[in-house]
Amino acid sequence: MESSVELSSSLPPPRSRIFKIIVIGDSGVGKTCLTYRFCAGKFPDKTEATIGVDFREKVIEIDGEKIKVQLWDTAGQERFRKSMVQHYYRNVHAIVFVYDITNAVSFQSLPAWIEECRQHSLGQDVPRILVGNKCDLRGAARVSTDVAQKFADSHSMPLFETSAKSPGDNDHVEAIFMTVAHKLKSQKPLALSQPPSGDGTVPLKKPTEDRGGYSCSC
Ligand SMILES: Nc1nc2c(ncn2[C@@H]2O[C@H](COP(=O)(O)OP(=O)(O)OP(=O)(O)O)[C@@H](O)[C@H]2O)c(=O)[nH]1
Ligand SMILES: [Mg+2]
Repeated sequence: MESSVELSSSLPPPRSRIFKIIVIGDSGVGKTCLTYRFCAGKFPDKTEATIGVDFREKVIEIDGEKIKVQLWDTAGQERFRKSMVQHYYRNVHAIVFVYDITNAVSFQSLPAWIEECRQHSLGQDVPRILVGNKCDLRGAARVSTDVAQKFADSHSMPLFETSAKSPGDNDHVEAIFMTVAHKLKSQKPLALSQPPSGDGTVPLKKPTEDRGGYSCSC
């Protein structure tokens, strides 16, 4: 008869949760830079327009549980999206809408991105956040925080203004994605499909602002 020690050592390792988060918005708003900042901890030297979708992953730890955050960095350009679109929206746990605070058109496009999600059956139950990127660009015409906040409120999502570029906002980008992961963890159990990995683990930082979002000081 096998001992209990032998039995337990032959069991597969416990599996960790994966959170699939899609990042969408117009071309050039900084989706690739934001996801790279979160996963690699720095601003990329250079980026090219994303074709189809890129994946970035990071293992985080919340309340002692290792969770794989899988960011789907989607193409903003229509011609690079066409064939892939239906794959983005499968089994999505959360949505990050991004606009460029110095580009009003990218803000005006948000209803179309929201509509695309609706058409792909992503209901209001899927957590979503709004991110205004490129806060470091001072002096440029910018989408007002008040207008953006009203839009976010009307769609029941928190607004975050940040910069993927400014080193001072490094934690800020991390905090945004950690906030999403924290929200997902507090929901019902999700997909379990991969063994835990020991790399890329970061501790949870709790949001500190009272509106459920953040604004940068620039
Ligand atoms: N100043 C500043 N520039 C940024 C920031 N984030 C991205 N950029 C720049 O904006 C340009 C576009 O960034 P990407 O991250 O490639 O944009 P994208 O949204 O992924 O674009 P697509 O892949 O075409 O959809 C690049 O030149 C970046 O260097 C930021 O926070 N501040
Ligand atoms: Mg990109």
